[in-house]
Amino acid sequence: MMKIMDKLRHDESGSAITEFALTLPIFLTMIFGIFEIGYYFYLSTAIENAVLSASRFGITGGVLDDAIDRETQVRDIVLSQTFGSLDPSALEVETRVFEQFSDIGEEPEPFVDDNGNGQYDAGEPFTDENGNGQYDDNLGEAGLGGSGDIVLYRIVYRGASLSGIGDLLADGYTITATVAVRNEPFPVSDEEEDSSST
Ligand SMILES: [Ca+2]
Ligand SMILES: [Ca+2]
Repeated sequence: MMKIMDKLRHDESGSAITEFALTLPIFLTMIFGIFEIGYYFYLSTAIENAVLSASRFGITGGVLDDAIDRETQVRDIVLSQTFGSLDPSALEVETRVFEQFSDIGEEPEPFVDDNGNGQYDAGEPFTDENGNGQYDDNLGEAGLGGSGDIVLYRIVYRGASLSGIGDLLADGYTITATVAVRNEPFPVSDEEEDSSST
């Protein structure tokens, strides 16, 4: 009996295969996980840098290419600063103009939509969250603003994960990056001059 036990104890070839079969999925999950986390941080950092580059372009009021409007140029900067790693169809670039930094809010003040048109109208009850006595939608106006305006740049990227495994678990990545800047005092652009003179 002792001899059999000894033999079993020393025969480790089978147990090594079993251990390998059991640990392989864990090992692969870890490897994929490390790649996915690395990719996520790479994308996050690239998108953070891209929104900064885009805002630096926007601040000057400059134009890189007369044939392309500035909104498209901002988007192109984001895509080029992320080195082609973003799926353009999954990228949202939003720019909104505010009068003051303190006007920037995440959500519109809550209101009761009495007439059911989906937006606030004068006279409808609202919660004055910032206590300024008036309704604020906190969303600013779309655009890149004029000289001296406050502009909020917001990027939302809903991309696929590197291996596809992340998509099964979490529907891919959602990465957001925002930056608010004040435009430099710049002369009115040709585009605005054209539109005002015609
Ligand atoms: Ca309404
Ligand atoms: Ca208010």
